[in-house]
Amino acid sequence: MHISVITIFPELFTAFLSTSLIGRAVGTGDLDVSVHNLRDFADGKHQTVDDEPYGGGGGMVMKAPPWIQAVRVVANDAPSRCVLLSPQGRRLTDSGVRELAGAKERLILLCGRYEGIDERVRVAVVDDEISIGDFVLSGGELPAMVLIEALSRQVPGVVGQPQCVEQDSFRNGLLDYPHYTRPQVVEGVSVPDILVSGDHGAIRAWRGRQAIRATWEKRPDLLAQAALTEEQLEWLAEIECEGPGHPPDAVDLVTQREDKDNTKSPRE
Ligand code: 4FN
Repeated sequence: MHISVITIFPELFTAFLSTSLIGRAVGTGDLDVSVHNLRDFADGKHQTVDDEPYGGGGGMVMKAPPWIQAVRVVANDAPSRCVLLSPQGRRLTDSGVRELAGAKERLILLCGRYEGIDERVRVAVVDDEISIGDFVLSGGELPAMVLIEALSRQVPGVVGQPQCVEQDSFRNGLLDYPHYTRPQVVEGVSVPDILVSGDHGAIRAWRGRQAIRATWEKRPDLLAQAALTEEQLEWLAEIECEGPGHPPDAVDLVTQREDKDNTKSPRE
């Protein structure tokens, strides 16, 4: 997968791209990320990339020509998909990440600063606008890193064992079961007996049930999206019967989904 980033702060990407998973993938060529300084595409002695907004109002706006020039040079006539990280974008989701990861073209990520980018850059070169969530940030660089990390996990060979990615998709949009490691007692709290029982069938079932329970308690909205197996639906029904503190509508959500479409594959 080929990704190019355009930013006025290329140094923000240095540690990110050289560390851990991403660093290894970049090293082996499974993932190739290049970072370009927008200023290199700006004219004049001062290579100015920002200016006052037409209509006033304070703050600065990123000028269009350096962006348009940068995208044309970086794309270099090869097929590419230009993605602007922006609060106006569609929210990034796991299925959106998979879709982007499947793209054959080079991804060109644009990271805005100041009050934002001249609207005509969108018109001229942007194919896609993506947001990582609804909060105020100072720039699109962290969102770009979030996207790169999520994408890199979909690239074959990036995540250590292929088993990990498969396990990810096996979880089917549910939250994780709780994890434990040594020591066996922490602050008076023991590891659940079943995890030290050596009964792998029972452990598998416990984990499956805990994942359903955690999702039902903390993110019932995810349950409505998940494609649950018969076994998981049974676990959910049992959990519902067990005790107080039900998030309302969790089973209803699943039942509705079942009525609608029970054949849908996860994360679609
Ligand atoms: N943010 C909001 C409304 C208006 C402005 C902002 C805001 C960085 C250049 C964009 C923010 C959040 C998620 C990029 C936020 C993202 C950005 C992102 C982002 C500087 C202009 C700006 C209503 C969402 C709170 C600043 C809401 N995902 N403007 O943050 O780039 O990708």
